[in-house]
Amino acid sequence: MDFNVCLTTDDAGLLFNGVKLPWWDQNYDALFTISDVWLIAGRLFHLPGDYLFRGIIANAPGLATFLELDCSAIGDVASGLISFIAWFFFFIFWGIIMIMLADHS
Ligand SMILES: [Ca+2]
Repeated sequence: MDFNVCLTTDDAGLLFNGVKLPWWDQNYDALFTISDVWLIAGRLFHLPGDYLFRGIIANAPGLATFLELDCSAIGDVASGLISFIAWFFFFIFWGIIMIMLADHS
């Protein structure tokens, strides 16, 4: 399975005066500021949806065509909706595990 489609300069890192900027400098200003924290949080939030879309685009081109998915879908509203649902169930599942562990201690 290939999930390396639609990688952008955000993922590959960008050269700034000949130096590859670190991953935490998301807006390429060579500083770590609150803007970078917000951008990192957004990328983490979109992780499930983006991962699903990358998987479909790379491994099921027919399905990607049917769903009209292309690289512009990475990080968009549909990805955000899927990510919200994925994170919702992840935290529900995690909460159930924590409650079960608390009941047994
Ligand atoms: Ca920055």
